[in-house]
Amino acid sequence: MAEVQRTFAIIKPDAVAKKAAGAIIQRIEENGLEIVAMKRLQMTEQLAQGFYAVHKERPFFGDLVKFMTSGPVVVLCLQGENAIQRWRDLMGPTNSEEAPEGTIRGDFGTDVEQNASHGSDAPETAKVEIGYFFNATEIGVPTEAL
Ligand code: 3AN
Repeated sequence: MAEVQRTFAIIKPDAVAKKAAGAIIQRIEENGLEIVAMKRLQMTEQLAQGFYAVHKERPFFGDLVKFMTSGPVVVLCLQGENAIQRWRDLMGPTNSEEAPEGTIRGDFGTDVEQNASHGSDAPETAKVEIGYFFNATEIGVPTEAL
């Protein structure tokens, strides 16, 4: 049996603004990923800068923070076997212009910045990202237990 993992997902401001959050959540459920926690929130500049701190030297950092704070997002903790890769497969490649039809970024995103969704890239980053947005009460069991 494959490893049960948790991953962190964001439905970004572009997708929330175009009322695609429901469709994206439906794809998550239809794919068999369990939604362990979920909430809608407005990211502050400080929250977005902290979340994307690994990119702070990149030329697109300022624009990325501006975009991520431009409207409400939906953040989720997802769980399932191979959840990290399965969620990344559902999203498709980072650049929505290159993402195939049928993927979330292909169907709901616009370009490399406005790409509808985020997903953790590894178990270590998933743990940090889940903890950045959810407390122990919200996710039920300590993430360390997984
Ligand atoms: P992913 O989210 O697919 O793991 P990363 O970690 O390379 O992609 O990039 C994080 C976020 O930064 C992306 N989701 C995208 O919104 C933004 N980004 C990445 N590359 C660019 C770029 N060249 N121009 C603008 N935004 C970018």
